[in-house]
Amino acid sequence: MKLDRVVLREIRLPLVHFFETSFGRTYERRIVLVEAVSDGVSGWGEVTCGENPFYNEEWTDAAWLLLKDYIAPMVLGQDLAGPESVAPLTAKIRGHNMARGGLEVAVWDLEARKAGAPLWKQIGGGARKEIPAGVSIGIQNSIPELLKKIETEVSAGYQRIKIKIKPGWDVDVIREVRREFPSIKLMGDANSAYTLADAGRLKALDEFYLMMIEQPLAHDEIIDHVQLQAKMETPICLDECIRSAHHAGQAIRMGACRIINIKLGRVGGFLEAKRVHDVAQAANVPVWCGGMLEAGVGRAHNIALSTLPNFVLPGDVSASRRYWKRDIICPEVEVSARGTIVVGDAPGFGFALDMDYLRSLTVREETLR
Ligand code: OSB
Ligand code: MG
Repeated sequence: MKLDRVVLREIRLPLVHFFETSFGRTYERRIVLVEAVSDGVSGWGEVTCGENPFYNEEWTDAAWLLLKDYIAPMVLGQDLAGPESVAPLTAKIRGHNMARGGLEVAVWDLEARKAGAPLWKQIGGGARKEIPAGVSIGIQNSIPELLKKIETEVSAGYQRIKIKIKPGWDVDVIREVRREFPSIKLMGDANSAYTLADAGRLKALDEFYLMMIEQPLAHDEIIDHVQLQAKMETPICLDECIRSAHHAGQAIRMGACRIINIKLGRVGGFLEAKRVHDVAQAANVPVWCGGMLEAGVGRAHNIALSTLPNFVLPGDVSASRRYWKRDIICPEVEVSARGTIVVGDAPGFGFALDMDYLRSLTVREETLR
């Protein structure tokens, strides 16, 4: 297969509620969508980076340039044996896995659509027909507001609650949450807001029997997590640190984490995400699917990924309406009263794109050949 063209589109999509992490607040997403076209069939990808280089080094404007000047030119015109051929073609680029992954996942979707098969089948998934759903709740203006949000999500059926934490919004907050909700599956995500000097404060969280604490220490620091995990009972889950299967293998072997959050973009697409999954599975380390406030395309890809066998923990993949007044896909992603997302059988990523709506959201578009 050869790509005839790649179309980049940037859309703007306001969040229904701001999302705050230890590195800042987001009110509106700026999302790059990647359309890969071959023989008149289109596959779609979503670049999952943020608007600023604060989660990792990537951001919307950089991803656009990377795709236009490097990633698309490296793949266009090449004979592709299949979607597995895409990541190696762009492997020379250091970092920028989310930009690289934007095109990679589009080619997986393209191949699935050409085969008339659902994406989950194309990637070798299908271990479950419903994926367990959890929510990620950002830092709020007050504890009562947080408790109200948790109540809403628990009532909706979500199977686990993740709250964002940072120094000053951690032990006291989690104590209050535990007082109100003693039996929910609960976890905290620090997005690298602490250092080993905070080990005492983090250790104090053991009292609250969290499912896990996600990425407490630096985004690029696996070894400090080894020391922290040795001190804490609460399992550490790594997010930012794990950019490849190689990192996953090292982190597991050294005891830096007991759980891994897999994000398609962070590892550069389905090929590497599958490898991370396999490395973790072989070591009996459970994984779950992380989220990056995706619009419908990215959300649908995450659902497909979550059907691989070792995605045994509820992820951050939740209903479209938690993020958007109106999503770009039809139907929107919905969550059952059991707190699951039912996996469909439609070809490709499994949803229709609302092209008129998409066009109305588009602020720039460029076709690369
Ligand atoms: O660390 O998982 C994270 C959102 C933006 C950047 C990083 C993270 C997150 C989330 C939200 O936790 C997950 C989601 O609901 O999409
Ligand atoms: Mg995280």
